[in-house]
Amino acid sequence: MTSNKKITRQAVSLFHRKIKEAERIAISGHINPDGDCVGACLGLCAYILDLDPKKKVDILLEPISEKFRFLAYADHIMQEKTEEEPYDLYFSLDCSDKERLGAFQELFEEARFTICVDHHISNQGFGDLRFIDADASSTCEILYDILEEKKISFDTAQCLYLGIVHDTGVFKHSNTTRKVMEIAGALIDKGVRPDFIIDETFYKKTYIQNQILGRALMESILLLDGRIIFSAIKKKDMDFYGIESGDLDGVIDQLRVTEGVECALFLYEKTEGQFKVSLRSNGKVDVRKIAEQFGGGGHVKAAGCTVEGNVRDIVNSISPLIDQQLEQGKDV
Ligand SMILES: [Mn+2]
Repeated sequence: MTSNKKITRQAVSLFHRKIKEAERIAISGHINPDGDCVGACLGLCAYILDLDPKKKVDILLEPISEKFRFLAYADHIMQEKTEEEPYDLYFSLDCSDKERLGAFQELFEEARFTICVDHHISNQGFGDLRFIDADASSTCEILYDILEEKKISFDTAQCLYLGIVHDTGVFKHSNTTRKVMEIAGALIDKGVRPDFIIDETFYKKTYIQNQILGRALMESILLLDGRIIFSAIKKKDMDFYGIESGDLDGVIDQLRVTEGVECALFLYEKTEGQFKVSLRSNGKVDVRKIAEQFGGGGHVKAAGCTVEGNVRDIVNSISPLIDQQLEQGKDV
């Protein structure tokens, strides 16, 4: 356990006591599970089963990406409960509110005891026992704070490391603290191979994903003396390549690191005439403010919204707002 002022000793010992007492345990994370969510759910499952292999642990989660399937206990992930009776103990991990548990909200609510572990700033607090720390990089970081370091196996370590890698954008976002690096170091001591986790789950792309990335970059356009860059992928092109929105991960980040660019926009057509717009800032534009004007949201440097119209009209309505902020010349 590393020091975390938001986590009391009593809460931690209750966490461990509840695990000890429970026979049938369920773990859920948010809908559309990402690396931190998957790492937290599988890491906690491995930790509990390492302590006592006789316990029954169900991970109730939407199907996960193939690239996470090598993690231990990935085959414990299910979409239907196996128990008639309510679970003795139910964990909600990386989930900012109960609604984000999706189909599993009801099972969570009827469980005998519930524990919430999360790092989203919007989390208002739910569950019988709560570990909510918006300063933590990831739910996996908070879990590391709670779990007993000497009982963390290689399987658990690998999951926690993966969660931290994904939510820090490979140790790059502003949530990457000294403590994050120290935890990562401790997990490497458990046998985690950073090159393997980072390449396999973060950077690796299929051939088609690389092709679409190349195409998005080739067709990108600079505006406002090169301070804005945008690119767009139409529905018919996505259909042509046979890709889904998840195959476009990383396009916006590559656009953002173009020299001279302050703000990057990437649009893809969700349904005809409706575009998902991703925005990224290099520090002079608060893109959340812009996304909010179009009914979206996010963070200061990374935000998104869904907008109706054609590419030209959408870019023409967003770029003056970026220009306004650039004119003010303030750092966000
Ligand atoms: Mn997270």
